[in-house]
Amino acid sequence: MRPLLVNVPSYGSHLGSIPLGLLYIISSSRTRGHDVALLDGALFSNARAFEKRLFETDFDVLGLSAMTHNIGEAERIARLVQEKRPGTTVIIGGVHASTVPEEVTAECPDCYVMAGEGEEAFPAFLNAVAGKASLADVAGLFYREDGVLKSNPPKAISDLDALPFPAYDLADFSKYTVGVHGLFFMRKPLTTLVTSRGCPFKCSFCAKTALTGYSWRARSAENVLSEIELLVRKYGIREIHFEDDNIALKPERLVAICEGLLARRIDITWKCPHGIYAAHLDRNVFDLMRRSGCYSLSFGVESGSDEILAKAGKAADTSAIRRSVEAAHAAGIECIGFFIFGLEGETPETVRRTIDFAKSLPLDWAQFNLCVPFKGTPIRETYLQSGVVTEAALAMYDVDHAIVDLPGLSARDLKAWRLRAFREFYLRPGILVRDLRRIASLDIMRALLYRLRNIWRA
Ligand code: B12
Ligand code: SF4
Repeated sequence: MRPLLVNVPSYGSHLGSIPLGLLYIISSSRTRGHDVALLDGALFSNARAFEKRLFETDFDVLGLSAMTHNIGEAERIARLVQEKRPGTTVIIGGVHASTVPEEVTAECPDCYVMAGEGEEAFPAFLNAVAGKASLADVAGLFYREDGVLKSNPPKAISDLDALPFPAYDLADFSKYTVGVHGLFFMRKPLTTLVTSRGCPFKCSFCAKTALTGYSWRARSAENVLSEIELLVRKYGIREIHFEDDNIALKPERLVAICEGLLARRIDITWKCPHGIYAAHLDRNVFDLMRRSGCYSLSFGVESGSDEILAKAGKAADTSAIRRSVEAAHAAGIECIGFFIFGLEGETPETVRRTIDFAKSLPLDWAQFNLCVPFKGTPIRETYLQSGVVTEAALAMYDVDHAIVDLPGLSARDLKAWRLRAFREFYLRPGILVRDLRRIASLDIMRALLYRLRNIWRA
């Protein structure tokens, strides 16, 4: 068999980092005797160039990985391949397929769909396609038998330490330095890394639920440090972006990772651009993080209203958030605040409070996003019941489009407030000049301009 995994493109996006999930699947497949090739669509800016490369490649099993905003493109590619290369086995996986597998199967009836993590299930699927095992034994698989849709429950990987490290030999790190989460970085080459999966908290808007789930599965500090050493020594990596759902849930593990970095004299800079839950961390931990190379943390603040935070199921209130941001800032770490406009209970007054709260925190950057009721999230259910979700195409499911239309706060109002928030936050004496000084390269400047254009057009 000649299996190929494709990270489905989001043409022209300013965001991109190595397709970590696919590299994990490939290394696990290798240990089970399958050699799987990779094509990263994130490196293509238009469909023509991508299709040219795809059809130059020899494959008979195609695995497509997509989020919600690019699931339509995944389905289009699947249909195109089935038309041009009949007989190819196509399977769609990733976060969107994990959330609503039946919907994806309905859109692509001739495809297989896989919900959940692929390290064990994808090689099992390859065995089943080769006739060496039964499809009924492949965890998370949605498939048709005699026209009838069948499905097997997904199985979360319990021991993450047992996984082989991702197939980094297939990643050209030099290509992933633009548009990483949070746009900024200090050193190249850099990469993303995940030390744990899942999060026990129940934030109403969080789209991780279907995939990584509520149980927190963590790798040992030792295992994480070995991977970092490999990245540094073998691949020359100089900066790590930790993309966990909740890296600091057990502070003692994070402390062990930081102490290990120092004890082993591993020279990296690192940050948590996806967000960190840090309400329970004290100044000593932030100091240790800083000493071990951490220079930037993103805080999911979301709102300046405690009522909204409580309704959204956030584990921290505004005072806890203030305490942790202030402690991180005092430790010399850059602080970034993520805010969401349009959560349950939002009014013009609470938006105003959020902007004031953002300005009152020692934040270096603030990111004001619009609420996106992703499929599978609790807020989507509430909003569908109250009829405030707009009929937006799935391609609009990124953080730049207004998908909710609240009473007294329309989608249009939310967009206007968002622009105002950006203006008020950045156009303060000293802030803009300080932040512009951090634009250290043309790449970052381009990514920033792209971002500003999206915010403006949204
Ligand atoms: C790193 C990251 C990114 C990176 C890179 C993503 C990538 N290609 O890997 C970048 C910065 C590009 C990114 C962008 C965005 N992201 Co993002 N991102 C993440 C993050 C934090 C970690 C992803 C990761 O590396 N996970 C670790 C690996 C091991 O898991 P994985 O990639 O999911 O892969 C596993 C399974 O999904 C499965 N699998 C995956 N693909 C396939 C394919 C097949 C065939 C099979 C069988 C299985 C399979 O097996 C893998 C191994 O177990 C997740 C949060 C999360 N918990 O997943 C959010 C997340 C995926 N992102 C999210 C969002 C919303 C976005 C944006 C839309 C936000 C925005 N700014 O607009 C943009 C997309 C825009 C764009 N143009 O790309 C949401 C997705 C929601 C949704 N339903 O789509 C998530 C879940 C965050 C959240 N909690 O809301 N993101
Ligand atoms: S703390 Fe972060 S990962 Fe956990 S549920 Fe909330 S938003 Fe999701």
